[in-house]
Amino acid sequence: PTTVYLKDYEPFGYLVEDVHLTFRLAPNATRVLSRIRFAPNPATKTRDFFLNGENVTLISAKIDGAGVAPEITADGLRLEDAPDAPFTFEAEVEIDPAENTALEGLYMSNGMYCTQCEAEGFRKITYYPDRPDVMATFTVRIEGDLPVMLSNGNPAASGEGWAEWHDPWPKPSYLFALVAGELVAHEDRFTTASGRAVDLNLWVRPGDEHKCAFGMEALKKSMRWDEEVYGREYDLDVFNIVAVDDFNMGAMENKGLNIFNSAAVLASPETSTDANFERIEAIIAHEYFHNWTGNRITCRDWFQLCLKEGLTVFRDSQFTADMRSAPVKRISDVIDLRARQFPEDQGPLAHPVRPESFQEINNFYTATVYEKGAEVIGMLKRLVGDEAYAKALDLHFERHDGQACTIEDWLRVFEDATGRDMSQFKRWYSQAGTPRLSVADSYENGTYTLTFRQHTPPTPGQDQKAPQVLPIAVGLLGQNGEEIVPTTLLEMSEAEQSFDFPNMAQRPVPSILRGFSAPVVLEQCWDAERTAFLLAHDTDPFNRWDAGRQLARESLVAQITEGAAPDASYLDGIATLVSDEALDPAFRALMLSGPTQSEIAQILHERRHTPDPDAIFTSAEALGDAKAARLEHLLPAIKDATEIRAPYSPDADQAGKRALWSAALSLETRLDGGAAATAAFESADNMTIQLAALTCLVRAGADEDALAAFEAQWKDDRLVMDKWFAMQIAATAPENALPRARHLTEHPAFDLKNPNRFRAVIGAFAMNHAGFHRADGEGYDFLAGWLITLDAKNPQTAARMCAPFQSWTRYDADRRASMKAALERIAATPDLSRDMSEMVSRLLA
Ligand code: B3K
Ligand code: ZN
Repeated sequence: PTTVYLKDYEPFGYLVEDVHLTFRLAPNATRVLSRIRFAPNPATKTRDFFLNGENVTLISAKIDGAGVAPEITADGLRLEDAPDAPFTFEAEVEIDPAENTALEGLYMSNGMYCTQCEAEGFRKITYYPDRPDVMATFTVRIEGDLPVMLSNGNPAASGEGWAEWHDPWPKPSYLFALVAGELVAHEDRFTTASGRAVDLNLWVRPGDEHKCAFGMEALKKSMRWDEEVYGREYDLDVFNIVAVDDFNMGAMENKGLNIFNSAAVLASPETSTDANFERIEAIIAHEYFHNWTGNRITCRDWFQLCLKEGLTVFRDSQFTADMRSAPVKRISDVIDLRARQFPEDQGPLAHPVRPESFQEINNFYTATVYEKGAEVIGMLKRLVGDEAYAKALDLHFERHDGQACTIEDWLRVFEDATGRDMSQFKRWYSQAGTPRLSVADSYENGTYTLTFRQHTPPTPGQDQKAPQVLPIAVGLLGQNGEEIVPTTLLEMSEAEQSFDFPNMAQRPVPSILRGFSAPVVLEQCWDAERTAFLLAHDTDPFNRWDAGRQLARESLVAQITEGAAPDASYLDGIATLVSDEALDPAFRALMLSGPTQSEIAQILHERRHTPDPDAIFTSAEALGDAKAARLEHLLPAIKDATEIRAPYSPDADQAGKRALWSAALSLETRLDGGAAATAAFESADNMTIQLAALTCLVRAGADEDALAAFEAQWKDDRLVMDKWFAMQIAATAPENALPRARHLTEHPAFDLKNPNRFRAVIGAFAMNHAGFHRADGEGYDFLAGWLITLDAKNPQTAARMCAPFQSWTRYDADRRASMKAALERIAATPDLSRDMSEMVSRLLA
């Protein structure tokens, strides 16, 4: 496979003025007719007329009306003597959507035609310069015997068996979309700030109409929010969203025609959990926000992916913080970052936020590009301040509208808007790895001093790291818990740097990295007393939560390495917090959650202990039991105070109460063996409580009847059945995980071709930490076997699911050998996809 490098970027030799496409739909033989006006690109000297194309059969090609016979290769078409003046290229090709199991290009899902073109899927539809810096207006005609036929932009004309769409906004081919099938619309309307009336449609399969209302409200809120906060208005007469069952990821921001995995848009109280509702609201916002950050301003090349993704994730997290609780959103984002991005950044798959090479770009839609990319924007905003950030964003939209940009363009906007030099900050885009920040303090003659050291360990291909700019938010507390220095932003740019706080009458207690102001690992000398003090008194909700997390983590480490008992100061601390009714229930629920087993494995590894997955599981259980015993007398009051019996609403307030109630139920289950959970399961009238109760029963091993009842109730709802599959594997005792996962792959509803279902079974198995890491290595073999099978059909989803192997070097020699053998078995598979072979070779490097 060939490697593509950022440094080799060259613009395409031609500009595309406009594109006309005609689709004659047929499941196995769709004809695509294209008419494309090309003109020499004045910015380039070379004129190589190469159009990307894969899995397309060329029927005919013409230049200015005269037939031509281009050279055809496996990845495209080349014409040696293309004119050095404007010309029209026409082609007719045939494609086979029904056989397209990779779900990239034009494919079929439940009899419906749909597309996914990002990153390089348009080339599976027709021959085209399939790269984001080629932007053009598109007119699309769809011919077929289907009631609904949609494409980008505004509807232009339609008749019996055909429909035409025109998108006036120049766009790259990756934003092209087409949907055709038997669909029904949930309709609404939105008037933009400047008075444009926009028709909103959420298209679903008949039968799903009752799951649309929430998504539509989320869309309207997103549209309003982007006007109010970023001054960005919608720019077409219609905005269409379509729900599709077979989809490789969450959703896609195609211009005017967003396509969603049905799991990321369809919701009802009976079938969706509070977490589903929150995620749907965020994804709808994310895709909508792309209209400006991604579509109007796009990426010059795929190395610049974080330009649109980091910024759009940052924008959707701001939106969620505004719609719900900002501290709870921040804590949840950091939980996610530490669980998904940190392991990536600290293992063999580490890559910079802006990677410099790839074999398969789909492998770089990662937590690093997305979530660390968003953290980088958050740091920029913290460093320049809110006002300067707003000014820079205005300049970005004004200067770059209609362009395909780079990270250099983005940082120059900040330099021009603020006068700040961004050259050191730019390292956040080029250096991989999580910086480790250590801190020491001293107190002398009334001056309190914090001394920080930063150090980023080597990552593949980058041995040496230079110091980065770190915004460190710090607050100081007095010995009685009162705040004596409110949150202050320290700006660190050296490898080692000290900051003085003069005139301190007493030695303060520092609260460092408030709000998780930089994506680093903070290394403070462990001080159990100080941590318990912060848990009790910190005014920064993030650090208060993190203090609890640290106490839990240290308790687990001591239990595992020293045979210690669960830490009483941790248990006492959370007992005080969870019963404090002045605190947000959602926050209290987060306080009750412990670190993941995988996180503990990572910590043990860092401290030179070989992690034993079974010991980690056992200690986590012991800590859970100790927590239940310590909180036993408080649980009835906590549950009573949460009033989960109110008529269901997915709002943050109710969701927080249900989260706390469910956390209490889960502790109660440790004490009563499942009696309360059974009662809750039987009387639940919403999925949040029903699934929470079922999870408790699975954990308690008392799940047989409940699982059967749940299946009988929901067997016809694919999205609910995904939960049924996933949860019983992820939450069961480690020794049951593999037998259960194996058994469920034989269930009639297990479907390899549906990514949601595949992830629900195979992906959930890898989330059962000790179950996946069984000592006999069979868990690794099971995952490898299924990834090989899936790779032949759907390389993108298969390659993404290699992530559980990324920590393989941290375990004992036997497990390491088994994981290595599993990876080598994948690597040795004939005809492995480019996606998979790149992932496996990086994992084994
Ligand atoms: N931009 C798409 C992701 C495309 C993934 C291609 N492998 C969804 C999003 O980030 O909004
Ligand atoms: Zn995105």
